[in-house]
Amino acid sequence: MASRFLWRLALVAALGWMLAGGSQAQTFTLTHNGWTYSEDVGSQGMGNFIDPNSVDHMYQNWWWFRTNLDGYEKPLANLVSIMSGGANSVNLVFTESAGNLSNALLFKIDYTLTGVSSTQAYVSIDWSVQNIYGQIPQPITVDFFAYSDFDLNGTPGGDSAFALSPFDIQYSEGSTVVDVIASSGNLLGYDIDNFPSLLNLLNDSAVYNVSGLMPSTVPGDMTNVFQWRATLNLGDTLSGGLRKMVTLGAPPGPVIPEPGTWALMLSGLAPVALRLRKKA
Ligand SMILES: [Ca+2]
Ligand SMILES: [Ca+2]
Ligand SMILES: [Ca+2]
Repeated sequence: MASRFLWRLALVAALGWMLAGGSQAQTFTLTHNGWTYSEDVGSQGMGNFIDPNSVDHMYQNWWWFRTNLDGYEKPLANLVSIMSGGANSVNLVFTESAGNLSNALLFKIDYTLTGVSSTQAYVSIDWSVQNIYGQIPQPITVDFFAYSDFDLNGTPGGDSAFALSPFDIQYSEGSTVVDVIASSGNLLGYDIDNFPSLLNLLNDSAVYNVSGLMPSTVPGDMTNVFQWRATLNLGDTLSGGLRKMVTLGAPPGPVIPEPGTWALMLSGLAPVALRLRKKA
């Protein structure tokens, strides 16, 4: 009896393993110029952003979405492929359902790590979501969420975060600064809050849309989220970018990212972005 039970258990485990993508790796590690960026895609995007002094500044990078056919947000979960583009880049592909329509959406997420110097590095992420559902109902409205939890200087506590602009959330602790910069096209807005408030809003059975307002936060374990939205007919694509930049030894006060960082990030969308930046 016992052995039969164990055998069944083994079968269930094997099935779960196959459904989860078999032996396909769900982690990646990027290295460049002394810096390391890694994520476990199969485990909620738990990851690291490690500087040349071996200090880790990131806890989690997690992608979520929702469609007009869903009543709540869902994390990207169905990883189809993970392909290295060299030591410092990787390409991820997911297919996801919209409501009960399976394989309705194709997500592509490309990461590139650039170590600028011993005190600065950034990860540039180009993402896209395409409507690949060949039947009705059409179109499909997609909301895409980029959730970030940076823990500066290796500790969740002691961090502050604020919106330098509607698309640049800046974390800081001492002279360590992290910018999370979103592309502005189709961007609905952002939220910043102490862990786990934003994660709770994503990970419940209700619709969550970013408030775009700065809640009354106290320095501590800060998190942030960006949200984009578009209505897609078959074949249409919503795309954007996210740049995560770590700066060590920054002078006190807000750090305005180099113009090149903004220009690269917001190419094609620059007029709105630059106008907002000058006002800030
Ligand atoms: Ca900290
Ligand atoms: Ca929710
Ligand atoms: Ca944090």
